[in-house]
Amino acid sequence: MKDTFDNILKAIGSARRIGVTSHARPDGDAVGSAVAMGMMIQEKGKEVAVINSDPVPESLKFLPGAELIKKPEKGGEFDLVIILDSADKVRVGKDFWEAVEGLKLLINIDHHVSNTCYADVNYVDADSPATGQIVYQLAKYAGWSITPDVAKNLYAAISTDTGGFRYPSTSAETMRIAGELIEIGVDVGDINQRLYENYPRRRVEMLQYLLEGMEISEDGRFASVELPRIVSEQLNLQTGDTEGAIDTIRSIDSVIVAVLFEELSDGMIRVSSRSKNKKYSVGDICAEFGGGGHTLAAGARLAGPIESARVEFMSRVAEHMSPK
Ligand SMILES: [Mn+2]
Repeated sequence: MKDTFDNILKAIGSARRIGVTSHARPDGDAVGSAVAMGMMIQEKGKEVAVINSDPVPESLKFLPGAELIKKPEKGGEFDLVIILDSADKVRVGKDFWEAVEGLKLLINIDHHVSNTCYADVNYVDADSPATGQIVYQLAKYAGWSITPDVAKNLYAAISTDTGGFRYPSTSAETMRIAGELIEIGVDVGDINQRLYENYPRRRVEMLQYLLEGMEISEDGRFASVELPRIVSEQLNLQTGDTEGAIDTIRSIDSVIVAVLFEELSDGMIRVSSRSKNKKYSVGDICAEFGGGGHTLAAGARLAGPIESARVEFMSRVAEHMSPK
């Protein structure tokens, strides 16, 4: 479902107060695309509030304008709300929906295949590797000025969602856009160091814990790690610290399916799973547990305790991967 940029621009043009938001527990694409969009339409003389149900993770606070992102406040009245990088309404977080009452118009700009097209204007481009790339294309189309600060946010959005321009969704167009953002003023060495070599010590200690408890199948094709609540509390982990943690076991050469189990504060177990081979869909496995996602990346929530959730889920993984 792809509405036109013209319709998006028309809606922005006739709105006075605009809210910009993205999914809760925001990652680089969610923060970067929302801040970039917020800055550019503010430049156009709009009254803009950039909102997220959750705070910006510590690791992304260096982005210029990250401080613009505020918590949803009751009584926020907008003529228009632009939702970025969020496949459905739920992902935006209930704090957001409770705050925006009497909302007039909703725009949904996203790149998730699973997007439910929940807004009045929906621009969903599943071929795009990042919402930041769509925001860039919209800005170019509209003739908005992309300042160095906007460029840094868009670069961070695209870089983080493409795994540093490594995932197959990275196209020639993506590289051209990155080139242009560098010309505008992104310092590649600096931003990469801040994005990828800037972890707090507690995160590396978390990885140490995860790896000590890693379980890998005899044939080496699937592996799992678990993060109990007591450990996240001891290490004082913050939102965003577990982002990418699964990559440490996914990067093992023999591993096809990697799974991370994380015990949440409510006692539920969040399962994050990755597959390197389309033949083994983690989306299918997660769906059996009431979750969902994509073939190669999916999640689910299971009841605790964490040990039994792990055993139950991993035995389904083993069954999926055993020769039929
Ligand atoms: Mn994204």
